[in-house]
Parts: sequence; structure tokens; C-alpha cells
Amino acid sequence: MAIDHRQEPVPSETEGTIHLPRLYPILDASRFPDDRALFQFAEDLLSAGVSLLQYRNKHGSPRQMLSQARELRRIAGPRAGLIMNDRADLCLAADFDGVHVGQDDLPAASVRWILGNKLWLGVSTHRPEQLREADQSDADYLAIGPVFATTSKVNPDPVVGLDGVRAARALTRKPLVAIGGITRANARSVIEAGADSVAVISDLLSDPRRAVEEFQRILD
Ligand code: TZP
Ligand code: MG
Repeated sequence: MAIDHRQEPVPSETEGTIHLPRLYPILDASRFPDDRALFQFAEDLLSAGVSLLQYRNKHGSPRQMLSQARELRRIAGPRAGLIMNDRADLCLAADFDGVHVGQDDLPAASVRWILGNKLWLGVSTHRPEQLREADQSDADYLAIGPVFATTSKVNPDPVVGLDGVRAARALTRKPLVAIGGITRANARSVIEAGADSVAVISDLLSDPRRAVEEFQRILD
């Protein structure tokens, strides 16, 4: 089930689990020369059928992020759920559907307190101890990575490989997103290792509509 923006996303407290689409694209603002290119990329993904998107901007000012995020909300409308990377405040201000935090961001309990029970919360993990802790947290879904080498993240943690995905799967029943170096060439193996969904930045960039169609064919 995709997030339907017209309905309220189902919180973990009431439902126990959420359902993520197999493909979870991340829009990384630093990969686009200007806003126009960012928004066109978002439109291409949405019109190809993407139903969940994360907005990530590590270098923008809060104002620039809010402005981009509001435009993404306008473009996406009810077609897709939108997840804000790092920032619970901007999630609320831009009417997004949830937040994704890492190990150096606000802890899950604090983000949940800010969001309330109706918005989604994802937590990134990189090793088993973090996975165990996040499994006990208020997160709706967990991410594990980097699965493979990536150039999209500054100072990435060590790669966990497919074994890391298998180990993560064994440690949690929450929906599991794999991230880092995932391409059309390796995505199937990541799902077979136990991930429910793959988060992707780079392998969508050059021809997004075609990439989405190919990912969907490979993953469904
Ligand atoms: N967290 C772990 S790896 C990564 C993030 C944000 C980047 C993933 O990007 P790509 O280009 O799909 O490897
Ligand atoms: Mg973060």
C-alpha cells in the first residue's frame, strides 16, 4: 500500500506496521543545478508511478529547504507520500508525511513527540547494536546501510553488504529499507536478502522515468 496523502498515514501505535513501496527514491538537492531541475526530476519520478519520496538537502538553508519542500508538496499532491530527511520542524511546516533521521539527528522518541502519532518516522542504522535500539524505538520503519559503496554520502559508515541486510532482517520485524549503492543491477539481491524496500539516489538520476520502470519491473 502506498501512502495516500488524502488519508492519514497509519501510525505504528495503531497498526503495528506500515507498508513501504519497494522503491523509495531520495531526492538529494545537491545533485541538481537548480530548483527547476529538482522539481522536474520529482515530476518525472511521480509520473512514472513513484509513491514515496524522501527530500534530502544537506547544504540548503532552512528557508531554502522549506521553499523547496513546499513546492515538492504542491507537485506531489496526493500522488505520493513525502518524507523529510533530518528535520521534524520542516516536515510539519511543509505538510510532509514523515521524517527520516540518522544516528546524529534527534532521537526517535523526540521526533515522535514532535510529530505525534499520525506521521511516519524512519531511522537509519549501520550496525546491529543500532538496529536493536531502533527496533525498540518509536520508528515506523528502519533503514540499514550503506549496503554497497556509495558516493552520495559524505563520510559513509562501512558497507554492510548483503550479509548486513540479512542480519538486520533477523533483528527486526519493522519494515526494512536498504540504502547505499543500490542499482538496478543489484536491487533484486537486496530484496532477496530480506529488505522490504530499496532507497536510491544515484541510479535514478540519468533517465528517471526509465529507471523507475526498470526498478519496478525488477522489484515487483
Ligand atoms: N545513507 C546511507 S547510503 C546513502 C545514504 C543517504 C546514500 C545513498 O545514495 P546512492 O547514490 O543510492 O548510493
Ligand atoms: Mg540525518
